[in-house]
Amino acid sequence: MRNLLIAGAMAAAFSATAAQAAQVVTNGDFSAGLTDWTAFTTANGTLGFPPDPQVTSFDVTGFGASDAAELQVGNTPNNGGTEEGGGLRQTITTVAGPLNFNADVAASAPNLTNGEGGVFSVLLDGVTLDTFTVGAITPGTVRGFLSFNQVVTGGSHDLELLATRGFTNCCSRGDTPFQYFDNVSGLQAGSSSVPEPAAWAMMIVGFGLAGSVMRRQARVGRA
Ligand SMILES: [Ca+2]
Repeated sequence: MRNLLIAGAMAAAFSATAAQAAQVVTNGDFSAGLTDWTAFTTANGTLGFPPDPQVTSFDVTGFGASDAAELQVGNTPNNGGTEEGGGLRQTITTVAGPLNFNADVAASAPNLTNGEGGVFSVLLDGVTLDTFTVGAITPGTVRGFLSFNQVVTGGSHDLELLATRGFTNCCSRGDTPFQYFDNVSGLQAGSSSVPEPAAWAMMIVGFGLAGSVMRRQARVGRA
């Protein structure tokens, strides 16, 4: 019984390390600008006038401003196309197993005149796995998120963040909503060799538990 308790406490300590999640998206918080991201457009699409796409400080979550990727799709006609859009992509490397994806998105319209916010999507290897439709917005900001849980094969995959919006030939640039992405995350159960602080905390608790079991047994032994 005593050995079982100690083994259990030690297992809890080590499993904290083994359960450490691996992040497969790089620069998902855009703190390094657009590093590791490649801009793309849909057929007939644009990402807005330069400097868009760009990284700028914006409150995507509603909990404070942070570096975020900014697009302004549907502002300029390109080749007379009816759909205006595009986004950012990166190649991620996964292990076989579940992939938990999350990203915060927002559309912000300074004015009413061209206030269709657009449609946000996340695609993996060209397959749309989640969509957030903003719809018509009044002056201000509409916030949402994209997420999916998908079992993936091990290897390289194409991750695309896409924003589309019908071109509306009505307005100046300032009347058209901007689209934002932030906190892009792809987590897999991993076996990181370097525990993060939370994992260290669990290990300390686990080893402390092992120690208290051993101390209790020592007292019982003395009694
Ligand atoms: Ca950020």
